[in-house]
Amino acid sequence: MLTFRQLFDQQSSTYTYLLADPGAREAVLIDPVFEQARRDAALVSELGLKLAWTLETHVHADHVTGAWLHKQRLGSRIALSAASGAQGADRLLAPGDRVEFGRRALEARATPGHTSGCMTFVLDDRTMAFTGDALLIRGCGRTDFQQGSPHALFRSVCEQVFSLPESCLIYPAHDYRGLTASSVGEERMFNPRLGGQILEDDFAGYMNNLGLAHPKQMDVAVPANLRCGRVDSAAAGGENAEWAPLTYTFSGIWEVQPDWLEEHLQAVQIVAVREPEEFNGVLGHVPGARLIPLGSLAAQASALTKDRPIVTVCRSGARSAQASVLLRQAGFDKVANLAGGMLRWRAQRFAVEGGKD
Ligand SMILES: N[C@@H](CCC(=O)N[C@@H](CS)C(=O)NCC(=O)O)C(=O)O
Ligand SMILES: [Fe+2]
Repeated sequence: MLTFRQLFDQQSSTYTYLLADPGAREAVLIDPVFEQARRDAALVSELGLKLAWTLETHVHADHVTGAWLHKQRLGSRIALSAASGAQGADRLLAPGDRVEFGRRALEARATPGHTSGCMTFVLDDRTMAFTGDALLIRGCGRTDFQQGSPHALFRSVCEQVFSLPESCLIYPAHDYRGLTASSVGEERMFNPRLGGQILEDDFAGYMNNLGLAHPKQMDVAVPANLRCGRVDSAAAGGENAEWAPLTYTFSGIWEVQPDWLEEHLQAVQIVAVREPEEFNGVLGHVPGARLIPLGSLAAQASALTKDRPIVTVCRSGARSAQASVLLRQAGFDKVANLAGGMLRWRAQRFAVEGGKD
């Protein structure tokens, strides 16, 4: 049994992989991206998992890792290759090491060449390999920085990846065309750089003449990743400056819980986005709520103030989630949806204006 998700960061075209043992509820994230830490944490939480490890296939040059942020927020441990030269990991991996999550495990294989510290993580049953930038789908990582070497990369891929079963799926760290997965058999046959009958020297000639521009974020990303994505505490403190203990959902909505709202009714603007007959109907409304049906919200948003945070409310929390997105688009920063809407509010027996028991 395995829970598996492939996640994408559009900015850097990076894939992050979530793997978990659904029985033990333990998860690992391979190559998390700093800017996606909130999304990834929401998914881990919604699937009822505990993040045990974040793994890096290498010190990335094009984005900052989310490893340190996850360690701060979720208590996960950071693992990457000892050969990466990174500081601040909880575990430095050697070739052949196993990283366990519940009853499942990933085997770390050294696949240098794109960088000197690259690793490929192979699932215990050899059905999946996470190749980082060593082997991409019909491509491979460049070899012109971070101690890259086409000769090393050629041997890594041939010996450590192409030796896996033909059916073993390949999941890379990037794809720039939207391709999501391949297999060992497919890449051995069709990879234009490393497949077919190509020889090491042909490959080196190819790689030494790519003439690519350096990644845009390289000067920021490499030093940050050599610290496993640690940022100084002042920058990290931004989270605590929130106006309420908000939760972020995988669907991209900021939510506030009914018990917090009940204690802060005066501090916020409560916007009920249902229709008038519902607002005055059996469920009633949160005391002090102002009625602006969802259909009129865009037109009437200017009646709201930016001085006080806004909590949107509807029957179940669905229309009000949409309302919160709309208000953020209209320039309101402090907006959250009331989780569970009036149904949960009433189930928790909080005060209601109007309505019937
Ligand atoms: N335009 C991208 C460049 C990305 C890039 O160079 N990616 C590296 C991986 S870190 C690579 O090996 N790319 C392979 C290729 O483009 O052939 C950026 O600025 O981030
Ligand atoms: Fe890379």
